[in-house]
Amino acid sequence: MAEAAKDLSTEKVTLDNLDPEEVKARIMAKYPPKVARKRSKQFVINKVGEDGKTPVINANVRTVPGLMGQRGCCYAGCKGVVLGPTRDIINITHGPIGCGFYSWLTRRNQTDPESTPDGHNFMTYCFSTDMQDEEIIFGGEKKLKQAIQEAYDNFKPKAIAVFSTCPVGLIGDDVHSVCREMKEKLGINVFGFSCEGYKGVSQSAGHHIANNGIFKHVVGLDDTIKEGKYRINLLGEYNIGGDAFEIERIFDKCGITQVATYSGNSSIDAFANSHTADLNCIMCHRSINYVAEMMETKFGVPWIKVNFIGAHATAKSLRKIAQYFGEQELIDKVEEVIAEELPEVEAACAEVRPRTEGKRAMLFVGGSRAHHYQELFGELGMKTLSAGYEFGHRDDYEGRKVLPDIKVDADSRNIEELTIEKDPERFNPRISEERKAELEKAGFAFNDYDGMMPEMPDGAMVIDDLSQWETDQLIKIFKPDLFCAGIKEKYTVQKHGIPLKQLHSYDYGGPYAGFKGAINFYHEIDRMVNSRVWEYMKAPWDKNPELAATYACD
Ligand code: CFM
Repeated sequence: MAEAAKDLSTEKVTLDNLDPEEVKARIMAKYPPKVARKRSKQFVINKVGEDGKTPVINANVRTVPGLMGQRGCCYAGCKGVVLGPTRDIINITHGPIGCGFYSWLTRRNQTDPESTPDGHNFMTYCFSTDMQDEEIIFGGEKKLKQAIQEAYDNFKPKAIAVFSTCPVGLIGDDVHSVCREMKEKLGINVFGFSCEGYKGVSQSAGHHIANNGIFKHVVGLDDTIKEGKYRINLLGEYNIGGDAFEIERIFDKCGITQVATYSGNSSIDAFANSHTADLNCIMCHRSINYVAEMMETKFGVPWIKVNFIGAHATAKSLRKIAQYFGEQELIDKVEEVIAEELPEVEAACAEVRPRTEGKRAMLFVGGSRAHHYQELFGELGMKTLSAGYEFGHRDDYEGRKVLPDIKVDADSRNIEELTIEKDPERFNPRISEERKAELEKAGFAFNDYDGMMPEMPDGAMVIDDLSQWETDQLIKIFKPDLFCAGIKEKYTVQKHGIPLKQLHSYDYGGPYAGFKGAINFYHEIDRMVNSRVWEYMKAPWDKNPELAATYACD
């Protein structure tokens, strides 16, 4: 009780009369000094300099043991995030059944299989080697071979991928040699990932490993240049709640051809052919920038950052793509589509905005959405008091300009950096140096991402790898109108009487991307911040502190 008495919730305060530095100091005061020192560097009060320079934030470092964080594991980032949404690769989890089961159909990444005989969709199945004690002791390679054979015999897929879980690394199974052997035997593409859960400080390591694997084993296998004008890839869009479908709809309308999406609504054939596109558009920079970099080095495909979360961000991204191609026909078409789509969005926004204006949100999600969704809240007139990533790196916060200053620590060194060279035959710079310089002079940014912090107001609290204690305190101190995070946080936050919007799975909603998605989001947020049902719920012990019970047998 002595601890509880010191709880910051006893004081009712709002942001407007609080100094964020003071709030930070009070939250940190609870931690032992060593922990407080570490967390202080990850809990930063924003201040944007004239040149877009922000304070340094410590990110992509180990979570302090004992602190309840939001992060996932390396296996989750590789198998669940990057490769999971590809429908026609059989993804076998090599490990205990729990790893496969709990990463099965939990991410709401949708797909639309082709109605051709080889238009497989394996996402509805959960494949695992179901490792037992016997394999842990005597090795699991034999069982893995059997599993690959069985999957092949039953489904005849185009490709099989194997994902290593923690015990695989610990006992030393060589998944790569098993994959090579089975590839030869079966005559299909079989490849493995050393993405053991512990191999990194978060799922971010798994993204990198997935990018490397897909680039090594799949990209570039099919050189056919398929039909279509303005051929692009959309990178880092995973079709959660149908986002990619809405973006595809807009691209189709504009006459932009999507060669591949990494990896929402994707197929292995599209990956194999993706190096033939003329531009890579990166939506989620954190999870997929490695593929874009490698594709540019090897094949000459340039990349730009885009964002389709927010109606105005969508319009801006479409204009950026049109400007890159520079053809009047596309520029006009894009303007026509924007002019056609925006009025409906703006009308929806205008209707909702009087009820959402000035409401205060907090967002703690992954490695890109905590930034992107601030666009939509801005459109609703809402204020983001505090935001942070679970596993973003410094460049996701401060912008890619800080890349040379990021210290490579032992945990990052653990992850392979592929050495990529220009492909002697297939490298083809998509635009000339002169044209590139001309575009850059006009303010067009290639290979760049400004990060979250330069776009946030001064005084906002930017917090990396938020802990449960900090969540509780932020909520008690600020009583925000909305908290955005994931399923692990949802119910504890709602017990404080604050609505929580899941920005990972979208609860049961979506799409929220593009124009139609923005409308969905406005309505959803209006409903959530204006029907604060959770506030009315009182726990039985709050209403009546003395509970009495009897045994049923009495
Ligand atoms: Fe990229 Fe993602 Fe995200 Fe991410 Fe994720 Fe996700 Fe996310 Mo959950 S790839 S970093 S690892 S945008 S699963 S679709 S919502 S944490 S902010």
